[in-house]
Amino acid sequence: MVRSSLFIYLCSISSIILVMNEHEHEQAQAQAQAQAQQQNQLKLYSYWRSSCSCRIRMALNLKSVEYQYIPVNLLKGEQFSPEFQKLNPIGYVPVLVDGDIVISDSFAIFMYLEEKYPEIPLLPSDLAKKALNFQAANIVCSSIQPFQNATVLKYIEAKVGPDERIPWAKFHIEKGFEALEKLLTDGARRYATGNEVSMADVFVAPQLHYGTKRFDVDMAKFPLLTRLNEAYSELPEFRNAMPENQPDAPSA
Ligand SMILES: N[C@@H](CCC(=O)N[C@@H](CS)C(=O)NCC(=O)O)C(=O)O
Repeated sequence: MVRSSLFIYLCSISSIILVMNEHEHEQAQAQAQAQAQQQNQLKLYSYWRSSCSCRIRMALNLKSVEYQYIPVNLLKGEQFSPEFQKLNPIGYVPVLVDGDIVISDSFAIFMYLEEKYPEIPLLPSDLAKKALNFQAANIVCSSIQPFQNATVLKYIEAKVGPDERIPWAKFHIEKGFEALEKLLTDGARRYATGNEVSMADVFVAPQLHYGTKRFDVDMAKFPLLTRLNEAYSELPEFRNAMPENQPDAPSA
C-alpha cells in the first residue's frame, strides 16, 4: 500500500517536472523566435514630425511590411550623434536598415521597398504615369521640403531674421503646391495619378499635412490638393503613419 502510494507520488512529481520543462522549452522557443523575427525585421530611424519619415511609414504600411520604429529626436540633436552619423553622414531621417543594408533618403528608400516588396506595387506600370509619379515626388522632396527643413530654417532665422522663417517656408511650399496642382490636374482621379494610391500620394500627403498645419499655407488656393488631402484622411495606412500616431509623438 505504502509502496504503491510512493509510486503514484513519484509519478506525479515527475509529470509536474515534465510539464514544467515543456513549458520552459516553449517559452524559450517563443523568445528565440521573437528575437529572430526582430533581427530580421526592418528598422526605420524616424522622427514623429518628420514628413520625410512619414513618406516611408506610409509606404511600409501600404505594403503591409512590419518594421521596428527607432525614434531619433531631432529637437535634442540626436541626428548629430556619432552612432547616427555612421548610418547617415548628413544627419537626416529617415534611415532604413535591412540586415546589412543601410539606406538613407526617402526617395532611395521608397525605390528599394518598391523592388523588395513588389506584391503591392506603388508605381504604375504605364511609363508616362510612372514618370508623373517621379516628378510629383521630386517636387516635394527637392523643391519644397528642403526649404522648410529645420537646418535651413535655423539658418534663415540666424542670417536673415527670426520673422523670415515662416514667410520663407510658406513661399516655397506654395510655389511647389502651385506646380503640383497644375501637374496633377489631368491625371488625378481619386488619388494623385489615378484611382490607385501611388508614389506621388505617399510624397504629397505628408507635405499637405505638414505644410498646412505649421506654415500657415492658404489651402483655398489649391482645390485639387485639398480634395486629395480629404481622400488621404480616409486611408488607415496613411492615418497610422501621421505624426500624431507615432510612438515618439509627445502625447503618444
Ligand atoms: N532628402 C532627404 C531629406 C531628409 C530630411 O531633410 N530630413 C529631415 C526631417 S524631414 C531631418 O532629418 N532634418 C534634421 C535636421 O535638419 O537637422 C529625404 O528625402 O529623406
